[in-house]
Amino acid sequence: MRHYTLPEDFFFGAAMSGPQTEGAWRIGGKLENMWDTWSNESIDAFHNRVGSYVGNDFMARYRGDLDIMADLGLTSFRTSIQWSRLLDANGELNPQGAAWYHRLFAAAADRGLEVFVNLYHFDMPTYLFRRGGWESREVVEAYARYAQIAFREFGDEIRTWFTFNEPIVEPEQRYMTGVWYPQLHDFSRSLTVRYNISIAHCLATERFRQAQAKGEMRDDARIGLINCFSPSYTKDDPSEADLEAVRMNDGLNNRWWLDIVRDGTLPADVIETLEQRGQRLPHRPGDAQILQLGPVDWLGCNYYQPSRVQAPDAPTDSYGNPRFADAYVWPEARMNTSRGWEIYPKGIYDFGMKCKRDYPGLEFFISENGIGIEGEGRERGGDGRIEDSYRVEFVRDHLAWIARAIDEGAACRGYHYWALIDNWSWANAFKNRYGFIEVDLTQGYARRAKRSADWLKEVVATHIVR
Ligand code: BGP
Repeated sequence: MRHYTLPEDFFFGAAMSGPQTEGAWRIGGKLENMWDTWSNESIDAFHNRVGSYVGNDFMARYRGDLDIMADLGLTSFRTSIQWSRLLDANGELNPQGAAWYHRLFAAAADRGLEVFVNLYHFDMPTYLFRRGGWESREVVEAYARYAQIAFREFGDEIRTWFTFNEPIVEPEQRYMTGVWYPQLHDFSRSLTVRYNISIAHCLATERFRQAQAKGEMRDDARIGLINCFSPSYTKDDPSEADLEAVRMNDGLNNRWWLDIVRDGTLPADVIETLEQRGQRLPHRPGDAQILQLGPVDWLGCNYYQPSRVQAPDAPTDSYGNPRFADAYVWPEARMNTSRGWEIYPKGIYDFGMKCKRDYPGLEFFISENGIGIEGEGRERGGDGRIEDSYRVEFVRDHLAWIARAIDEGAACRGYHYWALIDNWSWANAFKNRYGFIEVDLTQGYARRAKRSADWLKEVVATHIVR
């Protein structure tokens, strides 16, 4: 079988987030976030009625988990600071929350692991949600202050920062598709949320630059944004309307964020189409200048599946929202049937080539990629370890396409697998297992390496993918 070699300075690591792992939801002065509140109010919304409270018990087990990462040869991992843990209800530093993150970062440094810090992973503090959440510009300002406090507190420990993970997800899942609390179907409100998150990203980036100028950050500090950049594809023989659907899908999911982080602008053609459909952005005077603050030092690309679309079969949905694209199932699609997501490793190459062509100079890394399997664990070896050859195949195929993109000039610098250790995943809780390391819920969250971990260790050591 052909094998691929990744560059020597290509880095391997893993991604996770605070709310999905830490647990200790009421310990150390932590406030409730929306996941805790929704768990309290509607536990039936969560798979097997498992709410946010314990995560994967990381706060209790972090030393052992960091040992696992170091033993695999990883050199970095990403997690998120929880806004609801770092600040109190007055927006001031919560010393106990800060102490936890200092402890974590020091323990990682002791093991030669660089921590990439993300500031927001779908986890709005509840009291701010009650004040309007991302629909409120006051909350946007509160986020910028939170970012400023985090930069000041950890600026000399952390090199690599991100303002947001997947900023398209909350407007979609909370305000449009009705999947997450408050389960709305309102395009116009989702557009406000999307726009305000964009402004929040720009203001946090400005605070970062100010902290840099004041000497509060490490000299090599860098700021970025992470999004799920899924290339948009349509039918093999598309109509004009199908191509239009691709333009809007790509415009809203990809170009919107790429334009902000590269040029400090929003894509004019997307705004024009939105306006033609009666959808206006909640612009305020001075916002064009704020958007100009958006460019970052580099980018994280989460890639799980391609986005396949076709012309919508009606201009509006049953709630009266405008429709720009419908999902399209490619007849040749290979599916991860348990998660319902298409497996299309070439998409990662196409994203790299798009960046090279349309956004030259923008460096990125793959900030999440992984395969979640429902009901994993039925197949085990004699030693009790989960046999997960499909995980090896999935990661190998994606890494091979990354290697090819790099060979052809894509500026991809590294790879973080989601998630090294099984974790709690929002309303899906522990339904889809992603880890190279199993978390056994029947044994008090005990960790056990799956068979694929042996393969990962070898790839990380050799940079050879086979
Ligand atoms: C990404 C999120 C992660 C994680 C992952 C898997 O979009 O950034 O937080 O949840 O998806 O999601 P799921 O468990 O629903 O398959």
